[in-house]
This record gives sequence, C-alpha cells and structure tokens, in this order.
Amino acid sequence: MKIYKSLDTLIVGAGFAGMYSLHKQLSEGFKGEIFEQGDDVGGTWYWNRYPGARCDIESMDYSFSFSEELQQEWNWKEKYGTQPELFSYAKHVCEKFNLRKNINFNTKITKAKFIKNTQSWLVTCDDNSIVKCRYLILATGNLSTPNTPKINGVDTFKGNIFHTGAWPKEMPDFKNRTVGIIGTGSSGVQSIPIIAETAKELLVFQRTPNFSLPARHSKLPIDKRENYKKNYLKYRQLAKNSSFGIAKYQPPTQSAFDVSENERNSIYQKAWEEGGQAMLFSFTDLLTDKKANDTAAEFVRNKIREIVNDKSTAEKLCPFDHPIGTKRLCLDSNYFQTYNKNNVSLIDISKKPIDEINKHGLVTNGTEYTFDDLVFATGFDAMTGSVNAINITNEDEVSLKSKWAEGPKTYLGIMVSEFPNLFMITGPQSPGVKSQMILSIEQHVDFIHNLIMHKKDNNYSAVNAKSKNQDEWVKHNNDVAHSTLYPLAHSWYNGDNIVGKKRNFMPYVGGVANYKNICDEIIESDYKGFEFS
Ligand code: N01
Repeated sequence: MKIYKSLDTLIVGAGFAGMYSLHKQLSEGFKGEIFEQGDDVGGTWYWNRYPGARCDIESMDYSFSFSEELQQEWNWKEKYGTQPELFSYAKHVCEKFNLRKNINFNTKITKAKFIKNTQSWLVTCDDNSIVKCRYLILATGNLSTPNTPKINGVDTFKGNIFHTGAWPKEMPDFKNRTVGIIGTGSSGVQSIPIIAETAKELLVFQRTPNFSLPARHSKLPIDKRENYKKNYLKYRQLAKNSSFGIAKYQPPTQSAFDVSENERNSIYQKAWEEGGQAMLFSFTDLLTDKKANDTAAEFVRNKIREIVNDKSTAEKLCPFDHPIGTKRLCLDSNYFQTYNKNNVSLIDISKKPIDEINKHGLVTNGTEYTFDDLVFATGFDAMTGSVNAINITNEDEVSLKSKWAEGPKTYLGIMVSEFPNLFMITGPQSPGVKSQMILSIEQHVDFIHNLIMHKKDNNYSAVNAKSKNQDEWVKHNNDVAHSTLYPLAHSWYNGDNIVGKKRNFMPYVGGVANYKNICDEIIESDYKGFEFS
C-alpha cells in the first residue's frame, strides 16, 4: 500500500465548516488539507443553486465572526443572502485566508480506517490514493446527501430531471416548458415562485403542506448594514447567548395564554409583518405546549386562507399534520400567492403516492400528468447521510455505520466513542441545524481545536470519547427533545424522510447558549468525558 501523502489533519468538505477548520489548523502550524468532491468551495452554497435559493437567516447574522477584518470588509447586499452572494462570500473567505492551495478539489473520500499502532487514520480517495493523517475532521454538512425517492419508472422519463440539492451550474431555461416539481419543503417553497415566473405551466406535487412565513426580503439598506457592523461585538454576543444563535431572537418571557386572544393575535400579526422566524419567538410555550402551538398554527392557516383565492387549494395548503415550528419553518417570498397564478396547479398526493414516473410525466391516483422537466425538491438524507457514505472503521474494523444502525450516537455531536481522533463539525446531537449554522460551526471548530491542542500540549497521541459520557449525552439529547413538541412531526430531524432510516431525534434542541456552557464546563473540568492516551 502506497501512502500518497501524510498530513496532521485531513478535513472532508470545503464548506464554511471545512474552511474555518483548515484556517485554525494552518494558523497553529499543523499540516492540514481539505478534500472536497466539488470543484470549488462553498458546500451547501456550492450545490444548492436552484432558482430562488437563499439563506433563511439574515446575512448580517449568517456570516463568520472570527475575523473582525473579514466582518468589516464584506458588504452584504441583500437582507437574506442569495446563493450567488453566499457562494461569493465563501470564495472570498477562501482567498482571504489563503486556503485554496491546501484544498484538493474533485476528490471524494470513500474510506477511512483507524490504525492502532500508529494512532492515525488511513483515508482512501475515490482514485484509490491513500492519505495518512493524525486527525480526521468531517466537515461534511448535515444537508448534503440529496434524497431522490425511488419511484418506479424514473429512468424512463424523457425530459430533464433536476434535484434542488445538486442543481446544474448552468441555470435551465423553463420558458415555454411544463415543469413538474415534487416536494414542498424549504427548497420547494423557495423555487416554486421563481420557476412559476417563467414556466409555461407548473405542476406542484404535494405530499404534505408546510408552514411558511413571509421572509419580507429586501435589499439591505447601507445605513442598517453599517450600523450593524459598528455594533457587531454586541450582536454576536447576543447571538451566542440566545437559543437559536440569532441576536434579535432572544428568549420570550410570556406564555401564549398570559395574554388575551386579541393581544395574542396582534403579537402574531406584528411578527407576520416583520417577517422571518419572529413568530416562533413570540411566546415561551409555542414549542412545548400543543394548545399554545395551535394558536400560532391557526393564525398562519388563516393567513393562507386569506392569500390563496381558490378555497379548495387554500385548504390543501394548510398544514394540520404537525405543530408549527416542529419541522424547519419555511420562509418564503410569495409562495402562497403563486397558487393564484393561472399557470400553477397544486396536486395533492397525500392520500395516494406517486404510482410511477413514465416517459412523459407521472401517474398518481390513476391520473397521468405530463411535463417536460421534473424537479425533485425532495430534501436530503440529513445529518447522517454524508458520514455514512464514507466507510469509516475503527481499530477493531467495526464500521461507524454499523454503530449507528439504530441511530447516531455521539458525544456532544463532536466525537464518537471508539473512533479516536475523528471529529465531526455540527454532527448529530449538536445544535447545528437548530441554530445559526455559522455560529455553531465556529463554536465546534474552536472546541475541536482546543481538544487537539490539549492533546498536543500533553504529548498524547489519541483522544477518544468515553462511551458512558456518550450514552449520557444521547440520553440528555433525547430527554430535551421529548420535553418539546418536535418529535410529533414527521421530519428529517427524526430521519422520517428516508425509507428504512431508524427514527431518532437527531439535533440538540437545548439551545446554543446552553450547549456552549456545557462545552465550556467540559473544558474547565479537564475535558470530562474524553480520554487521552
Ligand atoms: O427538503 P425537505 P428541503 N413523494 O425534506 C417531499 C434546509 N434548507 O430540501 O413532507 C412525494 O424539507 C417531502 O414530503 P413530506 C432547511 O433546513 C434551507 O426542502 O415528506 N413527496 C417534502 O415536501 C430544510 O428544512 C434553505 O411528506 C416527497 C419535500 O419532498 C432542509 O434544508 C433552503 C417524497 C422535502 O422537503 C431540507 O429542505 C432549502 C416522495 N417520495 C433548504 N419524498 C434555506 O436556508 C420527499 N417528498 C432557506
């Protein structure tokens, strides 16, 4: 076996997590490199180029805070960053910190095997070359393995097939074309209004309606941006002390039932007009008390009924299957209004699934729908998909995938017991996807970096998570989740969207501030739960 390269640190993935990780490693003098399957940096914002793709967290929040120079020099143009703007930002970060020379593009990692006697990882690339490294950091993202449902006959379709999570670089032209789209999660909700602008006809196949709130998107006024920049220190600190990692969403103080119905509805109305996720932060009990949640859910359903002209379409668009906020809340620009267009039809497939896809379209409930192009907005094998796609084995040749067969188990979402020197950034059982992702990335990378430095300073060769602490963390994660309404939804948080995936609530919903306090206490207690050898 020929080792093509030896590194201190191999990082998988050149999204924001991978890039910040690489920057930290290089700053400390480690020999580090990223291996990335795409041909550029950006991760999520490299792959998700679908029409209308933009972040659902405001740009001034969704950005790195670790470099004052970076946050002062970058000028966000839009309130919510578009995919092109976020992609440019990712490239800017890459160039500013001189990372590109340490990134191997167009290279997929297929295997990683821990070798006991050298206390290192042997990592195999898709061209079969092998890289040896001391530390292996998975910055593979939580929503990066597209899920294309296995529907009979999909290979026979004669038109173009697209997936929102792996969109082509060249934007397809839907002018004069009939487009079918499957999926009404965040990606569908964002792309449907834009595709409807040019397509001759758009057929939306909806299995489950989703709650969506208006984004109230706009250009970012320069004075607002500059004022935010002047006060970045304060805003970043507020974000760190919040539950979701967004400065303006501080913990609410009153129950939905502390106020009269009129007051409650005017608070919801104000949040609706403000846009964004504000409504979810109106009351303390919206995610813990179903009755409280019902008041917000009904408010939004009534908005849908007001917006959508056709009563039957409006009713089909009203979600009843899950409490509002227990699936990722969508933010939209004219999503419900789009169903008032003559060229848009909603096809309810909730009772009867799609029977088959054929040459010209698809068949559901005995009716054939024909279209020229088909878009899958069907989401991802979230949180575990990209980790399980790599055949990772420990010193006993036991695979991580088999360890996770009943659901992922991690310590803090960062390490997995019996897999030494392997780190995950925003892994399962961390607040990653339930937070402003870049804030969580920074906190995770800093924690991992501290762990590595502690190990290095003390001349240890390996660090491992203790299984007892891992079990306690998994239990804590589940206890917190089950004290909320989240498990009531069928969602990718639970793995429900992937056929055969074991149901487990994966993200940590205790909030980023609590999570950081726990991590800080662990550091202060000399890395409780970690063993060094
Ligand atoms: O995926 P989803 P997504 N037949 O899993 C349907 C982030 N994100 O790509 O609900 C028919 O939410 C499925 O139906 P059902 C964000 O965190 C962020 O939209 O399972 N339909 C659902 O409607 C988000 O939550 C941003 O019944 C099928 C849809 O496909 C996450 O990514 C933008 C089906 C999948 O929805 C994922 O969002 C985009 C089948 N066989 C994404 N299989 C922003 O920052 C699946 N569906 C704004």
